[in-house]
Amino acid sequence: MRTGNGARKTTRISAVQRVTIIDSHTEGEPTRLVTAGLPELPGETLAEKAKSLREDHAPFMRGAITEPRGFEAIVGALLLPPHSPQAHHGLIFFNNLSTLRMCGHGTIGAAASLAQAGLAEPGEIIFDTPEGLVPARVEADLATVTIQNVPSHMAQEGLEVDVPGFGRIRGDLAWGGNWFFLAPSPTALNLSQLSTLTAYSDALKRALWEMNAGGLKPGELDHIELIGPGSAGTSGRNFVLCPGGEYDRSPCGTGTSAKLACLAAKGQLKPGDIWVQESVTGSRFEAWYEEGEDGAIHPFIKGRAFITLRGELEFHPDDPLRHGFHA
Ligand code: PYC
Repeated sequence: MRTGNGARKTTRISAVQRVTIIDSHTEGEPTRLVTAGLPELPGETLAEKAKSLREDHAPFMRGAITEPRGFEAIVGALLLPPHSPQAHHGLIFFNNLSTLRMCGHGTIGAAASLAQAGLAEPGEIIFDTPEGLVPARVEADLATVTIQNVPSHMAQEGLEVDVPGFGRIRGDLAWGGNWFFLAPSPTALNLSQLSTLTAYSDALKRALWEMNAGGLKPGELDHIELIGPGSAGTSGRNFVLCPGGEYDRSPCGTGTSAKLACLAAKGQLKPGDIWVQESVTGSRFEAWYEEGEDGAIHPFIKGRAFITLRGELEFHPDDPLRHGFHA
């Protein structure tokens, strides 16, 4: 383009950072798979690289997830070379707040996205994550994926906590790749109750942090899972509050793993028996487990994911909102 005096105006195109993404949803919950243009992350293992993402690249994470390029509920997944020679790809998850230790719906979304984009064949894809290896099996429809999540366990049954404004609450503490507190829902598990479910879960989380529940540091116990009866054909319904204040539109892969661990520890579900976990939006995962070592279980989570968009995010150096903002 020429300016008034005839000189050619140069846009600083070369300084625009471009990030290649594949967006998908897994049973309603969005995943933004970042396949190119990601920041350089020092470290060998995926856990070391996740630490570097968390400590040095908060603006990148916020810019990739929040408005104006996205919205608060998106979970990002960086596709990286694996550290383990057994794995095909590495994955690091992050959300509107920071990095996530593991993400079940995100692993299903990443596997289906790779297959639907022609970047992987149906069959087994092994992901290296900060919490260990997670094999995913993609079916011939390229949408249905079963993951074997990381070993999961119930850490404490019947933990009681006083929640200001809500009284004494009893629930279970469990690990499913993230830490969860699972408690009965005080209200119907449906979308018309979202503000009550969110406020209650947030108050519960803060009360658990206050008492250092399970010996965990405040912030480490970062997911609350409210449970209740499911609709016909399901085993139960949940509402999961994620660390950044958003709720999971899917039944939550790590949350379903934590639920399986509690059922297994209480003798309420046998290895191999199917548990159909319904989300607050009505979407479903099929889940089952195999027995593991030292009381842990190996959870299997099956769900479907579909690509919703393929493209590039642009971060212009002159854009004052290039690093996003919280709505
Ligand atoms: O599916 O594990 C999951 C998950 C965690 C946070 C959002 N989804």
